[in-house]
Amino acid sequence: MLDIESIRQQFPILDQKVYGKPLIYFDNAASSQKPLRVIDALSKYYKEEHSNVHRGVHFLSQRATDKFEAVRKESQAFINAEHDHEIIFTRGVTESINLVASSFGKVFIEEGDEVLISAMEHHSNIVPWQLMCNDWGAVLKVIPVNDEGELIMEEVDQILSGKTKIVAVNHVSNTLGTVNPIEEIITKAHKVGAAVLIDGAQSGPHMKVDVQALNCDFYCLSSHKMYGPTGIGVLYGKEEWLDQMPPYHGGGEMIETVTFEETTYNGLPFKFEAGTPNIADTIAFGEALGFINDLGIEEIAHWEMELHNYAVDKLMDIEGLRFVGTAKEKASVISFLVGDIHPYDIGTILDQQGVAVRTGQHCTQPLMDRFKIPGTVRASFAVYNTKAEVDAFVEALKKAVQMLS
Ligand code: 7TS
Repeated sequence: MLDIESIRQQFPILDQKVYGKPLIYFDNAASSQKPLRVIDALSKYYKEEHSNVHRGVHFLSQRATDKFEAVRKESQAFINAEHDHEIIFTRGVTESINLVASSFGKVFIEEGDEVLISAMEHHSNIVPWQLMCNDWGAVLKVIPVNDEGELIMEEVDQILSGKTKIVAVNHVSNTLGTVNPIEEIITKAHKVGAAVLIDGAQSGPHMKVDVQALNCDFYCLSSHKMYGPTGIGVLYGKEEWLDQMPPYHGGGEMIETVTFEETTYNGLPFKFEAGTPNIADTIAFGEALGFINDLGIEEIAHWEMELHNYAVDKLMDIEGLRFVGTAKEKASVISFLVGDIHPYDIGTILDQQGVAVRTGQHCTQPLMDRFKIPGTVRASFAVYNTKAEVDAFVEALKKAVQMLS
């Protein structure tokens, strides 16, 4: 059993009032808060450890390099990648997907090829593929979603063909909380020779991921949703793909030799890491991984689902409330609407009572169009949330509904 009160004490930001009310932070799917060990690691790095990495023979540079590279190994272990050079540091999921779409596209996509995504993708797993399709004359195909917010898997067999070169889907939907059957998608895609990218923005903080067991080709994580700093993320790619893909950005670090006539590239992972990397945030991300590992990701998920089920039970009592996303397999994200009240209005009144939820389209406009709604109110939990906070949120929501009806 996790000791939630002592966990909360590690998050100084939670101990504050907004508009005179205790802060209740239920916007964790957008970004989670940071424990002291992450904040302290950042501060220590700049106070005592800063130097550029991979370049100097001097003490500080070597120590910074060791700490930076240690996080690559910790990331490798976190998702059970086979090799540490299959871990590419990026700014986050958005940059990881752009990297793959751009670089994979240059070698593997030709006119008439197809890219398959789903109807519940975040814009960052839609637009990079549209850009890629525009570049090479490829066609974007979409797996539809049923009324419960689950992928219609029968359609996958219809859409997949020898033309499909890559399939890119999220592991967990940020808007609906649906946990997608990615094992099945990966198996089906591989049968037609397509690569598979999994957007793990919403799974990384909540579930054990084993990229070798999954056998996915690419997997993306964002540190800031995993108790770590902003501006750093991980792209996992199988060596066999990354080796064949050209660099995304050019500059220092990613080269082996440079002349004006010709440049040869560094090996993995550096081929994809041009320029001075985000050293401080990477090192602090290592602390965030340590925080998750020390608590145990299964324990975290268990507590979050307990909060989820507790909240769903309470919310069901509110007249006119309907959930958007009622999949059988769900993570701790709750999207809902009440009557015909606009989600922004609910969000504003909740905010005035100290409750931070997200309202709107959640960067999934096509999904909102699919459900013919302008957006939702979304509450999403992290390990530091409590049942007392859920109670206060439900009371605040009742008040909001009363005012707006
Ligand atoms: N994919 C999914 C499934 C996401 O939830 C997000 C961010 C991203 C990609 C992009 O990640 P980034 O770290 O590169 O920004 N999702 C949200 C959200 O739900 N509300 O704010 C950001």
